[in-house]
Amino acid sequence: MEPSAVVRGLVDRLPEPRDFKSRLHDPGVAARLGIALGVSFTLCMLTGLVSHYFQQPPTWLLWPSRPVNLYRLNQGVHVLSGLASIPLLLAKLWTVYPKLFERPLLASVGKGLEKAFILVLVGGAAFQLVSGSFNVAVTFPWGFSFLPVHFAMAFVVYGALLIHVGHEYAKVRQQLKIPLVDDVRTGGLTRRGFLGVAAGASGLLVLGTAGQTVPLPEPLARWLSPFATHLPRVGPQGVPVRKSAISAGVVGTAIDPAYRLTVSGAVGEVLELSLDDLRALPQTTVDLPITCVEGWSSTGTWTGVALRDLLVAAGAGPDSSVRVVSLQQSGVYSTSAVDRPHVQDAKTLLALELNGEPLHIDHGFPCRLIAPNRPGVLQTKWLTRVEVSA
Ligand SMILES: Nc1nc2c(c(=O)[nH]1)N[C@H]1C(S)=C(S)[C@@H](COP(=O)(O)O)O[C@H]1N2
Ligand SMILES: [Mo]
Repeated sequence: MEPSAVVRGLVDRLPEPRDFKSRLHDPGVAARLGIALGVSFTLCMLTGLVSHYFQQPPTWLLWPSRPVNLYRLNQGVHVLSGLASIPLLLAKLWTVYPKLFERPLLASVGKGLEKAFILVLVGGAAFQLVSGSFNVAVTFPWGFSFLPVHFAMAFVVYGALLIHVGHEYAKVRQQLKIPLVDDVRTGGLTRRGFLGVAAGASGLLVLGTAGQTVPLPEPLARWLSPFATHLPRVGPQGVPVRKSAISAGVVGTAIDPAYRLTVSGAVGEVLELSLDDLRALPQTTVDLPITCVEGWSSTGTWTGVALRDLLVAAGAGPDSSVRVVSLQQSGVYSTSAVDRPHVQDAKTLLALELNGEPLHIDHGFPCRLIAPNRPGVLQTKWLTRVEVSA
């Protein structure tokens, strides 16, 4: 047999769209799932951009330090809208996959490009949802750096999504005019029932994870959210830990009696403060959350020296900005910039205590930064230097 005949024989054995009998393979169902996905992906994209530029602000952008829980809300919406998208995307793919078998399989270059485009959209979306879920689970079974790849891919996926919406818009509007009413006597899942199952699966995934960021009393959070990787009240001193002192390699230096916090740079007087010196300064107590960019948040009661009080003591100017530096020798989270709005906020502390006890070493003993409305990655632990610039 000629090779072309073999290929034709194989193609003939593939099903055609009309072989898929279920009423759920339906453009009305696809249109409604498409709208839900458009909303969830838009929320995810917007909150993702906000989160990215919170972590790496361009020089002209100063984020406000209030409301205290704004970044927490943003990150909760980001992670939960991403998770909500997973069942919706699976349902949509299942609804439309018979279209893959339309004949001729590769009718024209145009049709071929259209299929390649859908592959980019679906593959990219799946990549974002899978890589994001692994990140939420704090598991990194891959060799690339999550942040730049997830960030770049977001533009590919959202760009493709916008083109797709433009292409399908008229068809979707048409579909919405046709009510989804099925004959229930034929048995099986109705189209509305199927949409209900997809929405229900999304809702369960959201509820099942929300307990890691929504402040709920403890037994309720645990009971409601089995998928939560970090429950807000679980960890030393009632707060989860992201990176331990051992893995950061700071145990020896953190408990060394020779520990000093240095305040230097654009100051009237360089300060070298021991832990006792820090405790002797006026203390402030605030309730503030740690909001890990991976999607969990936990509010603690922190006590320590307000950063702006410390700057006054060092004779720094009122418009100073600051860089804090950790005892941790390596890693991207060992230093962070504190911009003016956060420097001037009375709630920005160099914390010495958490929930009424000296900081646990895994929470940054002897001294850590805690500031309102700020990603967890910038709440630097085990501080050794405060560098002031005018
Ligand atoms: N020096 C240092 N500080 C750090 C980190 C780190 O790895 N090294 N991790 C950050 C991250 S990602 C988070 S979410 C918070 C978590 O603080 P916690 O462990 O006290 O909850 O600390 C931040 N501060
Ligand atoms: Mo984090």
